[in-house]
Amino acid sequence: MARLVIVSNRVPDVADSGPRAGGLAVGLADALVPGSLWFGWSGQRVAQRSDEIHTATEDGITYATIDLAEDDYRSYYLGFSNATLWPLFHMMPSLVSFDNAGYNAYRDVNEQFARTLATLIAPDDLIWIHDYQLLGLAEALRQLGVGNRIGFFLHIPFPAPALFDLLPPAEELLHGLLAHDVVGFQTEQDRGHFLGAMYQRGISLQGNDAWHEGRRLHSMVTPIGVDVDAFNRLAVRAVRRVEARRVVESLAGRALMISADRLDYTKGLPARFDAYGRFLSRFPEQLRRISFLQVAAPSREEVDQYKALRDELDYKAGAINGEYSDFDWVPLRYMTRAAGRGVLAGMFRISRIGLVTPLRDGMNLVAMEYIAAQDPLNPGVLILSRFAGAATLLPEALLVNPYDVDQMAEAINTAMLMTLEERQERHVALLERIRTHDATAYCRSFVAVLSQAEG
Ligand code: ADQ
Repeated sequence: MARLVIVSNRVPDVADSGPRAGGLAVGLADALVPGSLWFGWSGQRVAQRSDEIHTATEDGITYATIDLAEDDYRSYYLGFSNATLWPLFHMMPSLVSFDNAGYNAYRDVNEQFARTLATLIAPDDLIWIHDYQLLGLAEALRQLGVGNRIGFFLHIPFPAPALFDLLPPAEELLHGLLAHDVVGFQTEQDRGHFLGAMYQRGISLQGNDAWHEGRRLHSMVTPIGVDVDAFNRLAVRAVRRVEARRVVESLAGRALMISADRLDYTKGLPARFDAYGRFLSRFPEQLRRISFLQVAAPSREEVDQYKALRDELDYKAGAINGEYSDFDWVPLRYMTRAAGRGVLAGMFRISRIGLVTPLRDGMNLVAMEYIAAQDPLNPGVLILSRFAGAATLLPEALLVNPYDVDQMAEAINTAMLMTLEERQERHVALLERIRTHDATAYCRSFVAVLSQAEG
């Protein structure tokens, strides 16, 4: 079997003995068999660009990393990746900022990745590149003469063609993608947008394949998933721990509603807080019966929009608690720090409602983890944004429009009133769906298609 080489912007820190948090490491666990290589940025910043490669091995997997120059970190990572591509691909053009220096650094870093990676690969390796930070890597590898089979998976949405077109280097980026053999997307909508953008640029299409200069690029939909049993075990263990018992005690019989996200404007927190405020004002009979816990892990704090978001949420959280708190009841618990995976799993299991309302999301693993964590005898209710990729797989959740504050308030009330029987019925169906679309299915289907590519 060919060796699998995973490439992503960040590589998990092997020295960090904690659990591998975050979507990618968990989603790829099945593909990372002994012998595999994972290549990317170490997370370290250095003064000057350097091609020095650091390697470490754990469980037979080699982790090879390079450091990023401080300037590249600002222009490639915070700049073009996260201030241009991230908001644009989430279809929020008003938040996009673009400058040529950022794009040039993006190209340079993609070339640096190619140059360093090329020294590590053998002719038969399957190369699987991940996400929007590395749209130009395959093309840079081809320019170095790398003839391997190369696949790409986009974890975030692909924007509607008219929005993609707003990007000054739209044409170049799209051409860069043609250097792959396979590109994978989370949903049919993402693939449709991608093929639409290709079509508008005059690239010839045949079904789900694009043809360019005699090369075929195959596009596929393969949604990422979670390891359902592992997350469930984590949740079962966590509820026995003292932290979970303390939370249950502090609830004094009230229902817990939970949200957990990176603190990111795509995750829809301000409208979610408004919806909770609306719920408390429209359904006063529910006052004191619910406690909402928002766990928000700080993220990309050096990008301006993220600072503004934090201020807005501080204000909204204060307003809700100021208006509705009682001497012995705080309606909203708002934490701006990451929680351990185990703690989060336990909180999901003891909660009555999981509220997942991104304005736009590639997939959203929190929604799937919430389902995996439930007790089938007494499951909680998942309220899910229609604009998360996960909504296409999870129709038995209470689907909402994350811009519609009243609809979200009503969904919270519906979840509070839902009978045990209906909760169980929905849960059985949802559990089945996340088992079908789990992490193993994700990896295997992508790798199977990439292995069969002509190269
Ligand atoms: P993210 O935008 O990071 O991922 P998500 O899919 O929800 O979003 O994954 C986040 C991971 O981090 C989950 O495993 C979750 O448990 C964890 N997490 C979230 N908030 C946390 C908190 N406050 N404390 C601790 N852990 C927390 C991107 C795309 C998604 C896509 C994934 C994987 O934006 O749409 O689903 O990649 O493809």
